[in-house]
Amino acid sequence: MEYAPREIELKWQAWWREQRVYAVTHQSDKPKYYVLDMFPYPSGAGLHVGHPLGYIASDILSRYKRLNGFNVLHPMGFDAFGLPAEQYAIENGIHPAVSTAENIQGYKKQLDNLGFCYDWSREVQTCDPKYYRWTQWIFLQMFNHWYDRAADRARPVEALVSAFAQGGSEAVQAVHSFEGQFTASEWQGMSEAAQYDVLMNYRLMYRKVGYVNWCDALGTVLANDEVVNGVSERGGFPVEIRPMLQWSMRISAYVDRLLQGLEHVDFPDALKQMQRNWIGRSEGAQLFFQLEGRTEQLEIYTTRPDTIFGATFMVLAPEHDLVELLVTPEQRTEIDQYLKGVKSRTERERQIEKAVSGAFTGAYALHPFTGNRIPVYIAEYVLKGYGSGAIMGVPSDDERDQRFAEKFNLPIVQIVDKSMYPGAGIEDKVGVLINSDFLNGLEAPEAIQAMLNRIENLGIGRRKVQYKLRDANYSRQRYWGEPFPIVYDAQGMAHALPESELPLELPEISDFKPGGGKGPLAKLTDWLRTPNGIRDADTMPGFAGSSWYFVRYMDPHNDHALASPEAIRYWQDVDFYIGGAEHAVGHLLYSRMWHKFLFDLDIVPTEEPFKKLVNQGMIQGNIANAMLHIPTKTFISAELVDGYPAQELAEILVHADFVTEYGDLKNANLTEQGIQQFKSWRPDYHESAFRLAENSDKFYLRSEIGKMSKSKYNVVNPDDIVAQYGADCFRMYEMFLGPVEMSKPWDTKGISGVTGFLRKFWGMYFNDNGVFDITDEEPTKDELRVLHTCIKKVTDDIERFSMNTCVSHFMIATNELRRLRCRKRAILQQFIVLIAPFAPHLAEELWHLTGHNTTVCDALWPALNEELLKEDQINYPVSINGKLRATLELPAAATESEAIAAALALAPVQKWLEGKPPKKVIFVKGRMINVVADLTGE
Ligand code: ANZ
Repeated sequence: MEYAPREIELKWQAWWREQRVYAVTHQSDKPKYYVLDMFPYPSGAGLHVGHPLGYIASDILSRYKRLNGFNVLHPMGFDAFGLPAEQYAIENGIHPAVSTAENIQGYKKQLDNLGFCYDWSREVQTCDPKYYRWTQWIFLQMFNHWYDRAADRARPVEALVSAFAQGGSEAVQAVHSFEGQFTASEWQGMSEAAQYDVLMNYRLMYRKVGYVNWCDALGTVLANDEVVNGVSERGGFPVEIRPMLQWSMRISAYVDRLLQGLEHVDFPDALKQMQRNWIGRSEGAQLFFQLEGRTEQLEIYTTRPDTIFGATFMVLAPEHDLVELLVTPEQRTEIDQYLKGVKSRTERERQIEKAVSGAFTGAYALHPFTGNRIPVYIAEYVLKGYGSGAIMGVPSDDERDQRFAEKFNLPIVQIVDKSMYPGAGIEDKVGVLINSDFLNGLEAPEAIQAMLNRIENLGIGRRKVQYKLRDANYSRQRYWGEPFPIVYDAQGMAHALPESELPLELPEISDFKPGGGKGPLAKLTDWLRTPNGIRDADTMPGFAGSSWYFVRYMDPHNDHALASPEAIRYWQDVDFYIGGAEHAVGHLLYSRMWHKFLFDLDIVPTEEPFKKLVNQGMIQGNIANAMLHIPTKTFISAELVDGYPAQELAEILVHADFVTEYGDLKNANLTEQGIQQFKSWRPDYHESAFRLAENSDKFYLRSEIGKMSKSKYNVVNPDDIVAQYGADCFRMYEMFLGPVEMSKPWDTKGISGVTGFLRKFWGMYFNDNGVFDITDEEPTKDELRVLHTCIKKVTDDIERFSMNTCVSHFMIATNELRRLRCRKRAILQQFIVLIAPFAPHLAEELWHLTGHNTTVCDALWPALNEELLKEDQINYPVSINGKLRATLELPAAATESEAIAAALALAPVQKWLEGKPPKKVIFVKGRMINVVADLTGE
């Protein structure tokens, strides 16, 4: 029987579905294993060959674990709310609910085509009201909880209220944003509105006017991780800073636990480091400076209090509250002008900006130790949201301060002698303090401690730990998200909807485009108005639904809880999580925080949601630097298509797939003159970069490796590969390309090798007449050794998540078994199980042909017998003075003296030695024997 992959694959896919082969339950005596893929957002473009890389690897692992006796949870679902789905809907003029549902169908078809073992009965879609009811529920729990530092956990707001009533603000140690203090009786005397305001500063979900990343083109606010280099991550639109009243998520309450948790999870080091940097813990001091002629003080944050004698200027963030107060009439115009320029840039842009700029306010601060007057500036490089939004400028020991001082001609006083530390950089905390009064002679780290003690004693400052991580903005002025289960009363106070009113469903709406600074829901005045107040017109951010979906998979149809305690107790947490590295500081921080919150609520049993995480690499495509000739526009390269105005793009898109997979241009009508024009436009292209093809209507250009994406015209659809070679071949080939964690270019050149291998493997089970034919003969030692070598290598490699090397082991084993002409059941049946995780369809077919009528998924992973790996006989090469003269077969157990005696007895050796004793015999066990002798002929 010929190997006809598509026939087999479709047959078994249908059978798996009918038999519900992949459905699992938590009512099981087996140990659990939870394998999770980052669920995709269903974009209209569908899957390309890059997406399944991680899915294939995790599918192999899931199948392998099941064969090893685990009850494996391996679900899939869709991150269906949020910007990408909504942008797609807007661009294509389709309602997001419709386009999302369509796209999900497309994705599922593509995924099923690859034979993944998902338990689809557990599918979750974040836009499904049955799902987001619980997203809203978790939101309300956060709204109703505060963070108790003393207990180091979230606690209900009622507990906070009673603590305030008994002991005022001093009664709790909380993570909060309330400025000020109150006694128990002051609390009791407060109006409801005043109490509400206080509590808002303690809730884990809270309202505040904050400086937010406003993206006009997307019509919404974005979280910091959704802004990259000053533009929106989605679409690359400009982002500016604006003050707005918004929901915020107090992730800052969990920073320490987020940091500590990293010690206990098996994540890539680079990813852990990214999370640490993003959280950005720093230990320093809060210090107060007097302002000349004013009662207000200027609070600064510094990690180098020891450098205070080198402070020659102060800098405020341009948005700092004191700016308006401090600016003198003479400096007004300069300051206003500067402020105008600053508005257009985001926090990130300001952080990475190398050039310094600023303006003088006209005001002076007073040095707390010398009493010197210090000029106060504003400058972009000081950020409003960090520390206190103000710094002391120490140009001798801070690089940006140094550039600032040079630009504004401010004095630079050397205060740290680093001559003992050659090679130390300007910002390294080393050296001996000079020109620093009572600090003189101390090493920097000692000086820091001495200064901290001094300022605390003087009451002009104190130690402070500071984090870069900001609370996450939680409101989006968009349609396609979870509505807030909140109403605002006449005074604007937020009240939670009762649980019985959940889910608050997203209303139907035809005009879902954003704009005007308010979400589309703001137009639905009837929906907004309720007997108890006005609803919120914003929706939740994309990360809401994806922060807890892995818990829902444990019990996805539960209407009484986000998942039943029994299901959660059984499945516990994710054992293995795989997904893209781009989620390092967004999703992976938010979901870790939500999990810790759910842990505090005693809903989940573990602090961390994911035990182990692997980032798969990217499958890259060829980016053709191709050009297209349009009479009026001359040329455009494929990379530039993105930036083209829509009407012109339409013209270009006539040739939408003008670049083939290999980077050649299809049907482009180019002349020699055109080539010259292109060269003058892009002189960076070397002559060799292009050549006319033999076939004159084709034009080849240099291509490079880069991201696979629709906009680069280099997308390869897995369906096409599957149609041609089969899903099993695609799965194995994609693994064969290299380590899962590595990025690598897509290249079909090697795929024929994998098809060839699968045919050979298949062929082992059939006789010369093409009839399925395996025998019950006893296997030989050699056959057993091939089998057990493969069991050992494949088992070890799957455990190490090294799938590419597994494919090589199969290839080697197949060649050896063919050489041995092995058709024995005792060997071949085991090979079906070994290959089943990789090529499940082929395995299922062969498994049934060998007489089984239940799925190969329920077979047992072959047990390794190490004894069988040992070779009985070893063929030793025997050399004389390094030259090979004979071979000698010896039992593997032969000792050194036995081996030497046997070697010396060999006729060729005797002949060469001419009766003389050898000078020395070198024996390397299992490898070789070398006789060293004085030979007459040499
Ligand atoms: C004086 C000084 C002297 C500083 C020196 C550094 C070196 P990390 O480690 O990142 O926390 N800083 C404080 N608040 C700032 C803000 N809102 N925007 C920009 N910069 C700010 O760094 C803390 C240091 O960054 C602080 O210590 C402060 O500069 C600056 F030789 O104070 B330093």
